[in-house]
Amino acid sequence: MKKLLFILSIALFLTACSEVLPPEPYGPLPSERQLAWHEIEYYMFVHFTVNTFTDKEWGYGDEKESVFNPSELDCRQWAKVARDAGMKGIIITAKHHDGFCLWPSAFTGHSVKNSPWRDGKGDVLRDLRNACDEYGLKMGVYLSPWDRNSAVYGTSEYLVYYRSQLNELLTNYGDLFEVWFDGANGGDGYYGGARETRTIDNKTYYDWTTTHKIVRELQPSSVMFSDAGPDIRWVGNENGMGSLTNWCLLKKDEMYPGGDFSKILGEGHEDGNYWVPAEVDVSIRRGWFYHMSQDSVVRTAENLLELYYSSVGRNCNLLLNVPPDRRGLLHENDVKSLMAFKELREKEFTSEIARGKKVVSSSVRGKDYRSPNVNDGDPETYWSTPDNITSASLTFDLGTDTEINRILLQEYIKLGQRVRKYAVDVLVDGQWKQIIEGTTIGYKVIRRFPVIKTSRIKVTFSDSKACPLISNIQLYHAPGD
Ligand code: FUL
Repeated sequence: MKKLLFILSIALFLTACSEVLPPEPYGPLPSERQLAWHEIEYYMFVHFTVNTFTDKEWGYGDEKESVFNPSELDCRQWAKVARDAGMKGIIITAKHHDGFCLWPSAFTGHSVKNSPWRDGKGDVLRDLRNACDEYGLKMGVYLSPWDRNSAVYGTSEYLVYYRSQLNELLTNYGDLFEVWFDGANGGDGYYGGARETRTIDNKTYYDWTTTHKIVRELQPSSVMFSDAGPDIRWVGNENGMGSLTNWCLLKKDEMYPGGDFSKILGEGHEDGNYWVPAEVDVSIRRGWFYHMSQDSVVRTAENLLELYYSSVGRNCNLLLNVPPDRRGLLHENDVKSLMAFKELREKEFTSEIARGKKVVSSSVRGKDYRSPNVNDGDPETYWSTPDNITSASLTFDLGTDTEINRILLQEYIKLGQRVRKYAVDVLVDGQWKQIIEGTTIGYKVIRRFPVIKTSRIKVTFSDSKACPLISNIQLYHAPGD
């Protein structure tokens, strides 16, 4: 009998221990720099160069430096607007396809130093750095690989030039949170007067591996963006549309910038072997650069809110382009929309309903992984199931019938993205009614549905690659339907 009791207590002890073991990581994981990037969520893109003054979207490369002459350039205004709009950073086109540099590069005369702006003594990058610091924003740079001005574009000499410029940007302007490598490549251009068409092989010409190493060495906390990562991927369209199924995973070795990969870029690869989450880049206007003719067609606050749901609401970050005008200021119409969007967004998420409410789970891993971890407001705690349970549900009891129309879900991505399928049901007149069906979650999804009155909400994770780890669930009643 004694022996039996002993064995039983050992078994109980072992069970208790195994219950509280943390889950093992599953699949590719985000790096520290990627985790920091996920949390930034919403930031500003600034397209500004000679095109602003020539009314073009793609400069040919033969624009005279003298055309660049903003009358009131003020990066502090950009930064203040970004900060007031709730954005966390600014990424600027240090050099677009036309090759004109917004900083006085030592490697070309085709820059601000030969423009009349501030008698050639100005440096937009320096001004932006100071403004970002003043307003507590992060800064990033876009350095177009395609250069329609450079005489040596298409040869290996150009790579030396490109990397020298990158070096200037990475060493002279403080910490950069993101370096943006655009995918548009080759074609006709000025090319130092040759005025011809130059084609390059996207897969081999740029030797990206070498360039990436420079960024890693000089700015280890910076993420690199391109169609194919290595850290952040393009979402595959410029309309602001994240994909409903969106894995942060990618077989990036099979991809290259400028390839035809739209669908893959939207959805990622479920079985991808690298963590490469998607960024939605979209403009507040029809063009990326400022055109006076578009002053009256700036996206409305309502439209920007749609973009927010189709980007941040679909496990993407939102990089919203707001192009400065010929004064060098963000236009009043754009600023008005941004501020109205901020107000609208805040109203959507004022009444958080689930926080601290009773929540029970169909299965629990152990004491550190209980269901109240999903609505305690702490992103570091999460609910989970035992290793062999990959389908489970959480049921919230709101106490009384309450109107809701939004749900926000987050996985604990530090240990991998897992959920393949989820659903939300509500109890109405004693019957469970499904209101949402979904596939992936990842860092964050926000789903909208028509207002429903209920006291019980059940979130079911019906398929997951490994035990689900859910760090946050929020419910809201946003204004309107
Ligand atoms: C594209 C470029 O060709 C556009 O001009 C713009 O910069 C956009 C963000 O990326 O590939």
